[in-house]
Amino acid sequence: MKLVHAADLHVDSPLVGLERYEGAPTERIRQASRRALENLVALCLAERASLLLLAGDVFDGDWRDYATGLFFARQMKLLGEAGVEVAMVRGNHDAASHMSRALELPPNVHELASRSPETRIFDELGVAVHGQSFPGRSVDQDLTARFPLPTPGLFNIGLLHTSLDGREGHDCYAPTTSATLASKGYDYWALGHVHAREVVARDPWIVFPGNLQGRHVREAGPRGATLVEVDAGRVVAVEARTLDVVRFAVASVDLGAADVASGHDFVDVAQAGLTAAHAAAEGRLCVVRVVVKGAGRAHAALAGDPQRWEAELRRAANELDGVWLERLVVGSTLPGSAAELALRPDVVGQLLRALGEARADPARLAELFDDFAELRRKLPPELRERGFRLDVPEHLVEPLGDVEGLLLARLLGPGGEG
Ligand SMILES: [Mn+2]
Repeated sequence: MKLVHAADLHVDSPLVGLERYEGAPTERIRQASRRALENLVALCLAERASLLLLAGDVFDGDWRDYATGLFFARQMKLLGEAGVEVAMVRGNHDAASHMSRALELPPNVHELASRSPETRIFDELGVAVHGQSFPGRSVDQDLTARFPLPTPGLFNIGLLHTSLDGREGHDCYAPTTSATLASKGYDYWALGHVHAREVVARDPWIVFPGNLQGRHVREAGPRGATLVEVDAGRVVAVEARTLDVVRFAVASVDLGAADVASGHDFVDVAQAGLTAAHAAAEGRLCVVRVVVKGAGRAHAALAGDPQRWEAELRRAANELDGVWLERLVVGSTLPGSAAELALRPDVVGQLLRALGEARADPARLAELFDDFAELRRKLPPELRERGFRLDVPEHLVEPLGDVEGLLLARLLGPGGEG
């Protein structure tokens, strides 16, 4: 018997930040979550899977209209026609109380209750699925505390949306531990919420399949679902299957590693990174962020006119069929140590000393943090998802470093006082 385990489909997840540019392949990216769901259904059919497990966040949030629900229902019906059962729970993004619209799903789809844990027995498969949907967007207790004992003689699966005992970049939801899960005596824990693939344990199996399709560069690399093979009530194979249609990637360019003297040199070096990302995407549309690091002479040009070099790089990316430059991030510095420059008696030295103090002094950081209160309130949530965070004073340390690099480039670069 084969099972397919997926989570965090975020069907019709809205796009952020890609539409501003001429020629951006926004339509292909917008459709990616649907095409990936079609790939998931195709995998179930090709592998003759008996059961599809969906561990929450099938939807990104409340549907804008019924199109999202109709698309999902049609895909589930294709599975039903092939005799594939579907067991699903809701997560923090698609908690029932958060959705103002709903559609009846085909009879092969079994959504587990949110008020208390529910067990669904699939007699013909010899499988019991125990799980609980999120009743609301935030669940701060361990839902598994009330999960039932395993059903004797069946293959027991726990289906849960959870942050487990914490994973970087993921908010805390329905926390629990792998030891707690293991103590339940189930054979396989089908988890969701954490968007990175992870086999947490093998006895019993505790698995995050990761999300089905990356949504931005912080979700770089292959994405998909997990194929599980069960024989005589035992897991005999667990395999990650890649199902994404758009691939996100980050290409780093270290100005210190090569002799990158000018903006044009930089574009040449970065183009090699774009080509590598293109190859790794294996024919998928590849959306790449280029991040410049290290210390080098080209920094002055890049930091002095980042928009121009971003456009040059975008032009270079467009020469590769299927690569889209998401953004150029200039995080490099000028050659020469900051410590040396900080000793200068002039304005450059003063500036570096002041910025260095601000970064190191919690009281100064707290003052600056207060100055940013207004900005914090106005910050759109998408920016937070993209890694721009201002929740605590320590989050200012990194932007202060960027400020230093930018000011130095202006002061010491071409046209500066030198
Ligand atoms: Mn989630």
